[in-house]
Amino acid sequence: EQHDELKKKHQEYLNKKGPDEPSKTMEEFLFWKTQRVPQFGDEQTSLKQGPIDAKVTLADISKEPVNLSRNIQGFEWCTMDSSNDDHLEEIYTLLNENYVEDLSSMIRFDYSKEFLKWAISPPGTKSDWQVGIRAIVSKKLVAFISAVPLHLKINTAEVESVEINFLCVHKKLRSKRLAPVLIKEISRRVALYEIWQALYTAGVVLPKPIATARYTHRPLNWDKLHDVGVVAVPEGVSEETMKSKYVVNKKQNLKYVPFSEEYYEETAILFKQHNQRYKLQHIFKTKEEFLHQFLPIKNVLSSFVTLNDEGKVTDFISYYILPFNVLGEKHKTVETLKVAYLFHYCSDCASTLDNDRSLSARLGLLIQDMLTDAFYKKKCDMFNCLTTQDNGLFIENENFNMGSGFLNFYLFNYFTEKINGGVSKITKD
Ligand code: MYA
Repeated sequence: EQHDELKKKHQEYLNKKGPDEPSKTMEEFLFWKTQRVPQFGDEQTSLKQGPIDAKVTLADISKEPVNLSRNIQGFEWCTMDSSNDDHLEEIYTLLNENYVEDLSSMIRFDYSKEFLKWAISPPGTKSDWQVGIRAIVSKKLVAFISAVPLHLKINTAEVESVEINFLCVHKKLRSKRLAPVLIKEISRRVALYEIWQALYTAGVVLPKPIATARYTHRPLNWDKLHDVGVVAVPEGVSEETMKSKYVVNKKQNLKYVPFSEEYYEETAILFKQHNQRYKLQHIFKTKEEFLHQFLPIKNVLSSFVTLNDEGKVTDFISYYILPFNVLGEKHKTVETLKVAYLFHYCSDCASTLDNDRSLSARLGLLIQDMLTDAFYKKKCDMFNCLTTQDNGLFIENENFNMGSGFLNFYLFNYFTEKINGGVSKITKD
C-alpha cells in the first residue's frame, strides 16, 4: 500500500504544472524566435520526432567567428583550455563571481576547479568548445560557454549531440545581448564538427522545455542551514522537532565499495538495463566515457557499488558535491555550504520495466546510505535531488522537501513530444 501511495505521489509531481509558462510572448523572444527550437504556440504542430531542420550542411557554416563588435567594443573571442591551470583559474573566478544565484541572492554556486575540469572535459571534447570573451586591453575573461559531446537517447532514437553548460556573462556586461552571441558562436563551432543537436537545461523558461523537473532538498546539517537562513522552522513546530526529523542514520544499511574500473563491465550492463525505463537518457558508448563520468573524484564525485555474497554488482549509486558561497553581510560566520546532488544510479531491482515495487524499497536503502556518507564522511550540509529518474519513489519517505527551483530541459534543433517523467539525463547544475 505504501508503495502504491508513493507511486501516486510521484505521478502527481510529474503531472504538476511547474512554472514552465513563459514570462513573455513568443514574439518578444527576440533571439530565440530566430532559432531552430520549438516555439510557444506551435502545440498543434505536425512535426514528428526528429531534427527541426535537417537540411543545413557544413557548407552553410561560416568559418569566421560571430561578429562581436556589433554588441560591444574592446572585447575579443578566446578559446579556453581547462587543462591549462591559468585558464581553469580564470573560468573558476568568472563563475565564482558571476554564475547562478538562488532567487533571493542568498547563495551562489561555487563550482570547484576540479569539478569544472571533470564537467567540461570528458573524452571526445573538442579543443575549441570552451569559448570565452576577453577584454582586449586587460585580457580579463568576461564571458564563457562550453560544449561537451553527448550521446542521447530520446525515446527510441539515438541522437549524436552536445551538452551546453556554464553560460556566463560578467555582471557588468549583462543585457548587452552577449548571451545570444555566445550561443551563436558555440553553435557554429559545434556545427563545424557536423553536430546539429544540443541538450541544455536552465532555470529560466525559454522556447520550449521538453521536460521540467523540480529540485528537492534534504537537510543534513540543520543547525548550519538554519543559521544561514536557507531552511526555516514552520509556524507551530519546535526547532527540536525539525532537528529530529532530519537526523541522519549513523550506520549504512548496505555494504559498499567505491566504484572502480574492475566493476566497469557489470555496472555498465546494469546501467543500460535500468536506463531502459527512461525516455531521455545519456548513453555511454565507451569504457573511457563511463569511467570519466563515474570514477570517484575527491570532493567532487562519490560513487559506489553494492555487491551480493557472490561478489556480483547489484546496485550502483553516485552523487556529486557542489559548494555554494553564502552571500551577504549577515552570514559572515558561514562562508560556504557543501551540497550533495544525487547523480546517476542503477539497480538490479529495475531490470524489468514493471517491478518498481522492489526498486522503491531498494532505492530507499540506497538513498539513506548516501545521506549517511554525505553527512558523516563528506561533511555535506544538504542533499539535493531532482524529480527525475525514479526519485519520486523515495523523495517523500526520506524527507526531501520540494524546493522553489525548477529545471527546464531543452533540445536544440530537435522536436519531440513533451517528456513528463522518464528523464534520467543529469546536467550537473
Ligand atoms: S544555464 C545557466 C545560465 N547562466 C546563468 O544563469 C549565470 C548567471 N547569468 C548570466 O550570466 C546571464 O544572465 C546570462 C544571460 C548569460 C544567462 N539560456 O546577453 P543578454 C536569453 C539561454 O542580453 P544576459 C546554461 O548554462 C534571453 O531569453 N538563453 O542577457 C545553459 C534573451 O533572449 P530572447 C538565455 O542576462 C545555457 C537573451 O538571452 C538564458 O546579459 C544554454 C538576452 O541576452 C539562458 N540561461 O545574459 C544556452 N538566459 O531575446 C543555449 C537568458 O530570445 C544553448 N537567455 O528572450 C543552445 C544550443 C547551442 C549549441 C547548438 C549546437 C548544435
